[in-house]
Amino acid sequence: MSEGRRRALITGITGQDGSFLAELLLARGYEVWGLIRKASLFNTQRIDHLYQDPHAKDVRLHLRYGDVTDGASLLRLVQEARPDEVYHLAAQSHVQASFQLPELTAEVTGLGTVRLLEALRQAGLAQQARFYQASTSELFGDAATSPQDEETPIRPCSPYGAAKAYAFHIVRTYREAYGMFAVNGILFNHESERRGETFVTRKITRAVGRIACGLQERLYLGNLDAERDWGFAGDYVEAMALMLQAPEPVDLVIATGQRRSVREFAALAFERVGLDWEEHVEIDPRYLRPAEVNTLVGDASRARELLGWRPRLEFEALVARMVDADLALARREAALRP
Ligand code: NAP
Ligand code: G4F
Repeated sequence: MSEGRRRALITGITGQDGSFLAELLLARGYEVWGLIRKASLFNTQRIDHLYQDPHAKDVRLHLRYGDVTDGASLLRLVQEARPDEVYHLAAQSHVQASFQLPELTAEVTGLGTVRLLEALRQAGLAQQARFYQASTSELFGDAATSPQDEETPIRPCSPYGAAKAYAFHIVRTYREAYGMFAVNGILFNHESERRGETFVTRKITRAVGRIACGLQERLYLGNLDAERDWGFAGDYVEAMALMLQAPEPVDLVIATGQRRSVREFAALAFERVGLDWEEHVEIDPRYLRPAEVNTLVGDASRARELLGWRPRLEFEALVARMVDADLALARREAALRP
């Protein structure tokens, strides 16, 4: 571990989790280094509120261009940042999209992990830097047992899940082969007002806001019977940080233990603005997947025992928070209309 202020590197810092994690670590006094992709449009909206003038004294947020498909960019970044902690969150993270982009998903979501681990080894940082891998409940696929925990067999059923399974195993391999402090956080679904708009919860709350403001009439969804264990992203990034402070590197499930259907989420979200979901939601078969994970629910007992972690925001409060934020957004959108 290096002396002085702790340094964290976050890949995927522009995503939902990356933004909450950067906030948390900056508030704790860390120096934070973030890998961002070169895009044709701005992609830093979720972290713009954390911006610091790069010429000011005592700057603690440093952003560098790079890509997890470009090993040289990763090596350059770890050599410059010399992190004590690495949070590897970058991924092509959309399950349905992974069926249309299987090769890209393997490159980014699977091989991206080994490129970053190798960059750390080549830079001589394998023993200094603790490594967090953004693993997922999608590893379990349509699991035969419920709830799922650390002993549940890995049997993914999407190209995304298969790529994450490779990443899971390569992290464990590097831990055992090279003695790295490298861990898999097996996180179940977690959401917020910063969630990407094509994931089902945000797609629903965004539509609720727009329908309530008269900007949209219908919401088209796929499988309403699918059940997920939905928590709040802000709570889950705390678990990530705790996993890297633990005395031993251990892979852990992070979940609420509560199972809800897409239908229940939609009903509650529409109810929040006084609307009946059945009058606005229609099924569109384009949102059905070639292979569906029908039910996921996690048992986070081990994380509670080892880290003292437990989720704070309840399901109902999460839905309310997301709807309220998207209603405010839709009102601003409506106000800009001629
Ligand atoms: P997200 O919002 O989709 O963020 C993904 C991040 O990865 C973005 O910053 C994105 O950059 C970046 N990225 C994508 N391709 C990249 C590439 N080739 N090189 C560098 N960066 C790249 O995902 P999230 O919800 O925050 O999730 C964070 C991580 O946790 C992901 O690995 C996800 O698979 C995993 N996970 C998420 C959940 C969940 O429920 N949210 C549950 C379990 C595991 P751009 O902003 O430029 O697109
Ligand atoms: O919101 P989703 O797209 O999330 P999914 O597939 O569970 O994946 C998310 O959670 C994983 C953790 O288990 C992460 F690893 C992954 O990166 C991502 O963050 O879909 C949730 C459920 C699915 O069963 C889907 O079929 O909602 C169902 N659904 C129904 N209608 C829909 C829709 N999903 C989307 N995206 N869009 C729909 O219109």
